[in-house]
Amino acid sequence: GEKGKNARGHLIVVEGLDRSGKTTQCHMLCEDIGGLDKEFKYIKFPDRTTATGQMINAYLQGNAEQSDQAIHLLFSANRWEAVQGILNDLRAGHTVVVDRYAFSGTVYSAAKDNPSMSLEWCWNPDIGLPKPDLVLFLDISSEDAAKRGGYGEERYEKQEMQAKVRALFKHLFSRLNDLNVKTINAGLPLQEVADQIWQAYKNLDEAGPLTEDLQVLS
Ligand code: 2DT
Repeated sequence: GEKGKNARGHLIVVEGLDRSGKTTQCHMLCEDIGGLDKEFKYIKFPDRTTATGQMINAYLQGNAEQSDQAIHLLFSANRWEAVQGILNDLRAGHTVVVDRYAFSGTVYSAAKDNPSMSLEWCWNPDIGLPKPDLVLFLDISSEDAAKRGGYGEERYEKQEMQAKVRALFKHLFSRLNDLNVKTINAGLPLQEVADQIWQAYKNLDEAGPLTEDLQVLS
């Protein structure tokens, strides 16, 4: 990088519906980044290992009840408690690949149609989180996602909910116009999706080292 200033790493977020192939694609991307001899870190939200994550896990598995507002704020807190670690990694020059982030947080809660939880209300607790340099939106219809062996047993894994979530993702991304979002057709074969993700990563990487300060979600 520039004299006296180290380049920070890229913050890359992968978003999408359940069964869009997010986690597989995150792992493929990390492997390819590692193949370039670059350091990377993979983070998945919700992180079910922390105290908030265990509450979220119990809720998702149907073993605990929470009000719509309380679970929403727990998901956000689960991100906030990871921020210092993410910043440390980025400042050390590592690429951080994040599997779900504030965008999932907003649209899954907004899809509940709770009249006291507008899209703005849902977005607010995540304002100030590190802003991704690239968001990869793995877009798939709820019908095609359902064909991939059916949904699991967790809360939200129902086609009607998924269809709402997909529409809300598109709406949210259309409103966040200072965000670098790349929509990828996740209905394509695995390797084609991976190739498109890699192309998007290369475009970012080849734009040169990052020396400006990290921005935050607003
Ligand atoms: P996974 O299947 O990816 O573990 O997600 N969710 C996720 C929310 O409702 N709010 C959030 O902030 C996040 C990160 C999406 C579990 C489910 O939790 C939903 C699916």
